[in-house]
Amino acid sequence: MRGKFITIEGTEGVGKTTNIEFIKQWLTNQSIPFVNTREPGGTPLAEEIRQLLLANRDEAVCSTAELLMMFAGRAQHIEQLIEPQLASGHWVLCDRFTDATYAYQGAGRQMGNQLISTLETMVQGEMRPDLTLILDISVEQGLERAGKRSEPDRFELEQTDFFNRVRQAYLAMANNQPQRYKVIDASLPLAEVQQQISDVLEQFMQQQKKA
Ligand code: T5A
Repeated sequence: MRGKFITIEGTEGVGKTTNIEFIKQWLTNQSIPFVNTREPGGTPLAEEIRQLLLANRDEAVCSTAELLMMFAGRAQHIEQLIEPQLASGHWVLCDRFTDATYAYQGAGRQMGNQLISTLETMVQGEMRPDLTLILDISVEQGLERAGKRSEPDRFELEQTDFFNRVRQAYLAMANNQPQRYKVIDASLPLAEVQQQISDVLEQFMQQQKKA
């Protein structure tokens, strides 16, 4: 049976990396075979593209170039890793996917959704995640957490308005498709965040058993 595709999204510093470790443990406890990956990145070539995308540089990066690099890496990632793994029955747990493009390039960079939707169809066909967890906290709290952890990358240097547009875009996706998107209040202490995640995963498993 084809594996399930789970993605984790949110603005900067919401705790994706921290909570992915929790989800990995949860899947292991359920004896579900899975791979954990990320975007941008996920294969050697796509990781090289990630470095190009995140590096701080003097040259301004054209939004269209940024968008196309996101999808170039994604095409490689899907063909080399995501599709073969799902086809072999493994679940794929991915730190960000195309929803990040809608949120960051579509809303943050104000490129709109039309071009992204065209590229999404070209690169993915009908393939979409089965479940998307959106970790949500205020932009200020997220940037504070991210700032404590490491030097800011090229995206983390953006202004608060940019991240507010990103956050609102994610919340709008959840509002439009509550079946697929589950919003997690990531402002709470970690144990409470993980309880919410665990509840969502349990519910998802129940739905799979019924399907
Ligand atoms: N991007 C990506 C696009 O523009 N378009 C796209 O299509 C795609 C795919 C890289 C960048 O690329 C952009 C978006 C990004 O700017 P990324 O590597 O996922 O994407 O970058 P970040 O969002 O910056 O992810 P990080 O890994 O840096 O942050 P996390 O994983 O969200 O946060 P994490 O787990 O490292 O936690 C941050 C800190 O908070 C603490 C942790 O211990 C850590 O110190 N923390 C908590 N503290 C208190 N309470 C809690 N509940 C906590 N949870 C975590």
